[in-house]
Amino acid sequence: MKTLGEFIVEHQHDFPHATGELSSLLSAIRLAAKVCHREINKAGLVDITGAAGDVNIQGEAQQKLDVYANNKFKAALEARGEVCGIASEEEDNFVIFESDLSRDGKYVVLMDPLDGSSNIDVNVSVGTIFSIYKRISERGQPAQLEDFLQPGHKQVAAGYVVYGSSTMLVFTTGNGVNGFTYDPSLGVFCLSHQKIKTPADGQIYSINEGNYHKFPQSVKQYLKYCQEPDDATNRPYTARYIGSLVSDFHRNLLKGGIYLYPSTASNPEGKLRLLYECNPLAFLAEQAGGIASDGRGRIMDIEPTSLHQRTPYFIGSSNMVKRVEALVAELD
Ligand code: AHM
Ligand code: MG
Repeated sequence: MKTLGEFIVEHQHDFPHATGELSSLLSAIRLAAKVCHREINKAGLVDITGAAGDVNIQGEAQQKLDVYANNKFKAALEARGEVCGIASEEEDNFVIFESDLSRDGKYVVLMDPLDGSSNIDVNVSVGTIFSIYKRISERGQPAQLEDFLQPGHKQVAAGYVVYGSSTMLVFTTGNGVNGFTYDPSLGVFCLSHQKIKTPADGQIYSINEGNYHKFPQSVKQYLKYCQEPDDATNRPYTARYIGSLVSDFHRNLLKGGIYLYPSTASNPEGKLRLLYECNPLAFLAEQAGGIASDGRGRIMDIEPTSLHQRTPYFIGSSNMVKRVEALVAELD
């Protein structure tokens, strides 16, 4: 059995520009993931222990779990000094870490601390997504907006934690994708999914089909393709949509499939956030042999212009995403 800690030490020299700082940063993420795992597992006890907004027995206000996760990841990242600032789906603006140690930090982290948090009330899996870049601004100075607005292909590492029937941490540093399953009795993540590769052709499509009438022509056409019977290509495909991006992505990564969140008539840029959700999962998908596209081109080539920018999103098995791109080119 190999633990995540051992893996990080062993692979330290594979990491880009390795000097031990990225290893330490990943260890901070590992720690925050364990803390969140513990808290999320208690979420069902909320009727007994008090809901968000209540004051608990120690006189502390109970936090919503997404705020809790945001604070825990932020604190873990600030404590080590490798990170000069973070941007988060939970924060209006990026956060500068002010200590002298942090100002010298080489990296910035962008994250969605608890994606799909509306699923917690009904005991459905949620996730944390993170994305790590080398800063552009000078070390020793406060982090700048430009450090956060980098295209996805500049990521040095990215990953997610899925708090599911098991908790797993899956990440890449640009040298393949590896998955670690948490053993709560030991308190360690164990290497369980080595060098994950996603099938080029999948059988699963994941989309919120309730929005069907608002979809562009290309996506309507693609759904028709997925549903048409055809023995040669094993269609119809299977529809699977949890409504929790990390879980939907995780399943499709392992089994092969496509996740779609297109533009709709009411949300022309789609729903998902380029920096916190789309880029990190795109890095993982590509490292596993898949593709992530906005329908017209590579997600990781988009030059971001604002922190909370959204984009249409098609991610998963390469041949499935290519088919959507062809339909977009033809019909939209
Ligand atoms: P959130 O960041 O507010 O949690 O929203 C992101 C979530 C994803 O996890 C999920 O895939 C998507 O929103 C579901 O959206 P919809 O309910 O429109 O299908
Ligand atoms: Mg989210």
